[in-house]
Amino acid sequence: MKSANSPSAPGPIQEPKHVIIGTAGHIDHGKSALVQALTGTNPDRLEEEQRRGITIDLGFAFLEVGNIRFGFVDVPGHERFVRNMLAGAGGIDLVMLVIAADERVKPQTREHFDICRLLEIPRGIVALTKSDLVSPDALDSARLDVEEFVRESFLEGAPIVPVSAKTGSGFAELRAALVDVAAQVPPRDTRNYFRLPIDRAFAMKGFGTVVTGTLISGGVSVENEVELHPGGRKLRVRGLHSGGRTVQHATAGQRTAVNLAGVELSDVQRGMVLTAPGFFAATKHMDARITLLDSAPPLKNRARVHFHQGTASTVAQVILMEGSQLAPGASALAHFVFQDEVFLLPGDRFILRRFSPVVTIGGGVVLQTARRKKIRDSEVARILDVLARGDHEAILRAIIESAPKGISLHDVISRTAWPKEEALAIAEGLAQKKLARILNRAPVFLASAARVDACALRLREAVAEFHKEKPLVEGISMKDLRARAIGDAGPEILHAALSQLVAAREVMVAGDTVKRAGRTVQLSEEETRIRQGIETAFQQSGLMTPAPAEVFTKLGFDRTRSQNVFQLLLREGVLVKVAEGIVFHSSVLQGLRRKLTQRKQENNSRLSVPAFKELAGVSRKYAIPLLEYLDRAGVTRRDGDERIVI
Ligand SMILES: Nc1nc2c(ncn2[C@@H]2O[C@H](COP(=O)(O)OP(=O)(O)O)[C@@H](O)[C@H]2O)c(=O)[nH]1
Ligand SMILES: [Mg+2]
Repeated sequence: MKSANSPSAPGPIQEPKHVIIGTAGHIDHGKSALVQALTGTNPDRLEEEQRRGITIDLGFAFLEVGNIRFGFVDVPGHERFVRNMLAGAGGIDLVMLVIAADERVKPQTREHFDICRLLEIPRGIVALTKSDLVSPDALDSARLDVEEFVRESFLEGAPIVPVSAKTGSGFAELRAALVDVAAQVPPRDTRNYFRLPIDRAFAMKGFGTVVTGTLISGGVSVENEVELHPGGRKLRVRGLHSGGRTVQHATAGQRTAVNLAGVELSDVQRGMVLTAPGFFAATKHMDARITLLDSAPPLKNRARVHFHQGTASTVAQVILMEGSQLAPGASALAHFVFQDEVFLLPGDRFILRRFSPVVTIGGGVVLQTARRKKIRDSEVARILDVLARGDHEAILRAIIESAPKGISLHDVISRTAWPKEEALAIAEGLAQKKLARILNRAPVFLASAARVDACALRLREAVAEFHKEKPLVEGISMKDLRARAIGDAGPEILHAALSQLVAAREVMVAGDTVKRAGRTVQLSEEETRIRQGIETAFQQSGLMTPAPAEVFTKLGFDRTRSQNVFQLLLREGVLVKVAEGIVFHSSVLQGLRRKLTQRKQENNSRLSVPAFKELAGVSRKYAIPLLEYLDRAGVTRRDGDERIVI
């Protein structure tokens, strides 16, 4: 597939190059006649269009010249149908601006041209139509007019070709000019995600629902799963049609019809978008950079406008990030709240039209599609500036730094639509520069290096603090440590920070406990005496073990300190808790185990509770908990009322 878009691919069997041309210009200037004369197809496909002789909706036609397959999108010129024109202007590679030699520049010539500039359509040509209606002198003067009109725009220096659909003059030149400009259309990046904004949906007998659109990014194959937005429904591609033929695969730059399985015609309409599944979603919120036309009135903060992107349109409220209004010709950052969900990705160009009267007033570029609580926020403004500058490494860095819990590569892709390999390569670059960390590989998870370091610092302090507070306790439990040190970080960052401290031999993890590396519990003189007192008391009592509280009272040391030392002995395993309130010295339990092993060796491994009581010399109160403990420890096994020494 790669060679499909490679202009330098050698050899006679070259994959065709697909180029989409959109018409633009005032009504009755001969756009549709020109497309028909070029392609042999009347783009005015609706009965009403043919009856009234005007274009109402988008029309489509194809032309093959050598290795190039042109897809034409013919738009209506009437001011009432600019909305339809906008649906067609998205995704075109080049514009054919149609200006009638007899009428020259008219209102929709200007409006369509403004729209092309706002959408940043990169290239095009001018067709000076109806050349048969004017004298050669008037034709020259019309050309000068047009040159003046396009000065300092993307069309400055573009071919201006006089043609007549009536006499056929100029068509050879027009075709040659189209081929020249088409050669400048760069190859599409085939790694990009599939995306097709829907401009038509209809039902076909025996096939079901079919949608059409300009395939603006990536590719799609028969049997692929695709996602329909808004809504995120997953659908199967049953069949594909492109350039007038059935195909198995369609790529960016092609007019494409998709036969969809699993959806009713009533569920699909113009403005919806088909995409690769699993990454993206439609939105009601967006941050953007907008620009007003010089000819527009000032735009007030919180004004309502008509918003057009791709084939979609909705009403939006524009919240300026700064100031109370935007002046004509000026640019600014703004937050948009849409009336209906629209599918947008960063970098998408859009058009704004005044709410009433409806005229084009400006446009802009999508920076991110995020909902926000606070709109006028200096931190957000800083990130938007980075997004607007478009440097991918800086963008990924800003995204990672503004994610307190870190972010998965999947979420980075959802927000940027970058190809996975590109996103990963940038992440690796940032990791090499020690600006980001790749915390996990499968799936890839990223975090800011500064946030991991800050978390490590908090962890170290929390461990130190804990040791200070509880010197007799070996270490802090994971749960307590998390509560103390996580801050606004997530589990991934916490885990990475802890691993980092372990690797640096600053802390040690033993089971569920974290302590300063190399730390041992240091007892004071008094604590050492308490320890000896408690140990002796339990050791000497043997299996007639005392209640801990009794021991503390008898010894007469400070109660809390005694408790702490007692806990330490339990943690060290010197004392063993058999049941609530029943604690034995470990050496005593070991003696009991020895007795039982001996019995087994004497082939007397079966014993009843009374027999056990006698063997151990304990009352029933201790016998049952002891037996249960021995069962748990795997020394004995219960068998009915009896025990078997294992
Ligand atoms: N004399 C002359 N008439 C033309 C030419 N091109 C288109 N027309 C006529 O101009 C009218 C409008 O053409 P159309 O293609 O529908 O214009 P559109 O609104 O820009 O699509 C029709 O009556 C056409 O026959 C041309 O080159 N010469
Ligand atoms: Mg027309």
